[in-house]
Order: sequence, then structure tokens, then C-alpha cells
Amino acid sequence: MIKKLSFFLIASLLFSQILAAESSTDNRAALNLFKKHCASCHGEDRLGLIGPPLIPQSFKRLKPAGAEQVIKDGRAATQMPSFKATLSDPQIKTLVDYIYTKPVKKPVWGMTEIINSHTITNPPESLGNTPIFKADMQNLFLVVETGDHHVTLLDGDKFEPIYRFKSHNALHGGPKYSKDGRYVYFASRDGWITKFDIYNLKVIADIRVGINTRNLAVSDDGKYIIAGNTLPHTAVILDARNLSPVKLIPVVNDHGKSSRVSAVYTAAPRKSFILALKDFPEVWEIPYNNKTSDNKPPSFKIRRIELNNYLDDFFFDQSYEHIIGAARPEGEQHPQGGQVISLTSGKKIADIDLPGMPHLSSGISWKYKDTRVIATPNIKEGLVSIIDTRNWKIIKKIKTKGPGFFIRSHEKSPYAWVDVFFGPNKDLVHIIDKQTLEIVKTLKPAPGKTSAHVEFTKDGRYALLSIWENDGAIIVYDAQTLKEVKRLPMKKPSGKYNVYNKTHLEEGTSH
Ligand code: DHE
Repeated sequence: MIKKLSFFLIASLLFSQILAAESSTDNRAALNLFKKHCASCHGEDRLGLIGPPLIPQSFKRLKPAGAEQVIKDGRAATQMPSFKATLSDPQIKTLVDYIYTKPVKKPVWGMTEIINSHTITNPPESLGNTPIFKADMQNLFLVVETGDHHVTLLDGDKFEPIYRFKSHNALHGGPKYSKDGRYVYFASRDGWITKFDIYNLKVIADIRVGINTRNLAVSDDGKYIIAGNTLPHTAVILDARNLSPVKLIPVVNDHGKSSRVSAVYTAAPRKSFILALKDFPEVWEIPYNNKTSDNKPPSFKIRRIELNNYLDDFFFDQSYEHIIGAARPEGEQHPQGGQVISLTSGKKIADIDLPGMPHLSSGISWKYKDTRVIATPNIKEGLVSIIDTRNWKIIKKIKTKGPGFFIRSHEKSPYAWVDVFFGPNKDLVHIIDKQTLEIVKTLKPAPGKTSAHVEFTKDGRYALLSIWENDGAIIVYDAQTLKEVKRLPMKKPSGKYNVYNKTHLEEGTSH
């Protein structure tokens, strides 16, 4: 407790020193503008909250002119709005100059800070091995409610909440289950990783791995967690038992250039972690099952796969043999379109005609005629691309009412559900027939309110959809008749995660 208190005292002291130093410069006007318009999402210290850090380290690809454009027009497939109506051109210029200025004190988060943040609330061996409540443990959902930073454990048969608990602020990305579904690991944008025991409804441990974190992945053998950071430019491997740190990996290339991590995943069939990087065009593969004779952790040796373009938004095919991705244009010249990388050869094997994908892990897959297709929404246009995995050709572009964030289905469902997250039609959800590749129905569950992110029950009979508002809801639909079955009030339920579907790598959801 004392350790934790002194850690927070030091952190807030450092933070107030940074603010004091910054406000004593002539930057006062810029600071005021920043506080008024940017701080609530990017943090007063510019180190990121629900938005990314805004310090020079984060702008390795984005030039000041590009940043001005982003402030003016907003950023596709993110929560960044347009400030064209609120800020004048000189004000935008002042802000851009400010965010390209180095913070007075370099933000540091190394092994010492990581170790000092570690708290084990309930050692796993102190807790019983039988669930303390009755439910089908494979058909549970965790619903992340970002409205008031809570998580609800939902019974997937009765659609009734079992337990609700406080999380760290701004959880982002899917929580990841251990293979048996007993434990779950969460990552918050401000760097905290939490391990929670679903059987006992108790937090096991917490650790802060970075100042700004992308997401986490769990090794297929359940032994290791990896978290990827955007600040500092590191990845951190933890022991899954109690989150003790095992290895800090600086994300640096052969020329000494460092990079933000765009995402980390576990490629279960390959027994490795895959890291996508934002600031140099490489994908890293880190095997986690090479055995050591003395029972020590594996070496986590990095295999670097060099690419000829960045991979910002991407997903895997069902076998985890291929990565399908695209770069985001950021005021720089990048070759247009998507690419397919073979993880076996480490080479690009095809180009794909994609106008940019919306969000990481957005692709889903199903059997179509005599082939298997992958479907993804796109950030630039209201369309879903259907890709034939035999030859990586687009076989259909399904027009939608606007760019979507998430597409979801289930092996047992004839439909794929895609949201229209952005723009005037944010309250619509399209239902696509997986065999005709046509939209067969468009739902408007709560007029004027954003509807997004669907997840199915274990058996695929029901689909759960979020109404993405502070006074929002989870709506349960019969996945065959498409009729509403139940509405549960929730506080901005950003995502929901079914134990069985996630741990069995169901083809209709992200893993
Ligand atoms: Fe996400 C997953 C990155 C903006 C809600 N998002 C992910 C993952 C990544 C990612 C790398 C996969 C992690 C995982 O599941 O392990 N997200 C990004 C971005 O780069 C982007 C576009 C910009 C950013 O600000 O980081 C972005 N994401 C958002 C949002 O604005 C959303 C809608 C609201 C929020 O919480 O910030 C959002 N992201 C989600 C959700 C998932 C997610 C709900 C998990 C989906 C799933 O079903 O697994």
C-alpha cells in the first residue's frame, strides 16, 4: 500500500513539475488552447489518454502540415473530430507548433517504473478452483463499459449481469482470456494490465507496462503476456501467473530508429507473438515456445520481416499464415492499396485493391461456394470488401451507408453484421447474407445513437449489439429472425467478448 502511495506521489509530483515548467514558457497561449480543446482526450501532459500521445516521438511519420490537416478535418476511423468550425488557422498552427515541441521532461517508463507499479492483490494460489456462481462458463460475455470505466460479466444464456467491477480508465482492444476461460487480461490506454479471475470474481494483479499502450496478447500455452506500447517505444513480456515482468524489449531497428507498436497478437498455430510497428515498415515475430534446458523463460528472439510499406491496419487469415493489411496515408507518399504477407516466407505475396481498412482485427472469414472469403469494412468508403483467399482477389465490394468499424458473424449464422460507425448513418447496422453477398436488412435499433460492435453467443443463436452512448444498452437479437429479444442498459458498452468464441478462434470474430 505504502509502495503504491509513494509511487503515485512521485508520479504526480513529476507531472506537476512538467506542467509548471511548460506554463512558465511563452507557450501559455498554446497551453491554454491545448487544455481547452485537446487535453480531455490526449492528457494535460500530452502523454495520451483515449487519444494518442502528442509529443514529437509520436510524429515520426506525420509532418506538421499533415497534423494541421488532421486537426482541421478529423481522422478517419478514430474518435478525433474536426476542429475546422471551432479553431482558426492561426490557432491550429499554434497548436501544431506546441505538440511538435519536446516536453520539458522526457517521459520515461523503464523496468524500474514497471516493477514499482506491480501489485498482486490476490495471489492465484490463494483462491479456490471452483466458480463461485452458476452459469455456462463457456458462454459468458465480458462487456467493457467505457462510459464509467466498468466491466460487466454477463450470463450468455439468461442475458443477465452476474457481476460488475471497476476497471482502469479507457480500456481498449479486446480483453484476452486464458484458454480455459478462467482468467482474463485487460489493457488500458494509459498502460495498465490487469489479471482478473472470473471463477472468484477477483483481481489477481495489476502492472503498468507503459505510459501509452496499444493492446496485449496471451501466448497459446497461457504462460506469457505481451503488451505493445506507443510510449515509450517498447514491448513488455509478463509472466501470466501474476504479471511479473519477464522482459522489456526496446522496439528499435538496425539503424537505431525506434517505433511505436501498432498492435501485438498471438499467432496460436505458430506459437509466436506478432508485432506490427508504426514507424518503420517491419513486422516482428517472437516465438514463445523455444524450450530452455534449465526451465528458464524462452529467449524471445526477434524475427524481423522487412516490408516495403507500413502495415497500420491489418488482420490474419484463419490459419495465421498470412497477414492482410494496409497503410494509412499520413500526409506522406505511401504506395496505395493493401498487401498480403506470408509469415512463412516473410515476403509479400499479393497486392489487394483496398481503399484502407478501418480498424485492426476487423476481418472475419467464412466458407463461400468452393472457397473461403475474408470480409472487411474500409475506412475511406462505405463498403465491405470480400476477398477470395485462393488468389487474394476482391470478388465483391458491398456498398454500405458509410465507413464501418466492426464486422462480425459466427460459423453457425448465415449473416454478417457490419456497423456504420461514422457519419450521419451511425445508427444503422447492415445485415449481409453470407452466400448471396447482399445486404438483406438494415437495422436502426436506437435512432440518432451510434450502434456498433456485435458479438454472438457460443452457439451463434443470438447476436449482441452495443448502443454506444453513456445511457446506452446491449441489445440481444435472435440471430436467425433478426428480431430484438432483450435490451440491457449499459454505460457506453464499447465491446463485448464471448469466452467460447474468443478461446476457440471462432471464424466470425477477432481473436
Ligand atoms: Fe480500437 C481493438 C487500434 C480506435 C474500440 N483497436 C483494437 C485493436 C487495435 C486497435 C490494435 C486490437 C486490439 C486487440 O483486440 O487486442 N483503435 C485502434 C486504432 O489504431 C484506432 C483507429 C485509433 C486509436 O485511437 O487508437 C482505434 N478503437 C478505436 C476507437 O475509437 C474505438 C471505437 C473506441 C475506443 O475504445 O477507443 C475503438 N478497438 C475498439 C474495440 C476493440 C478494438 C471495441 C476490440 C474489438 C474486438 O471485438 O476484439
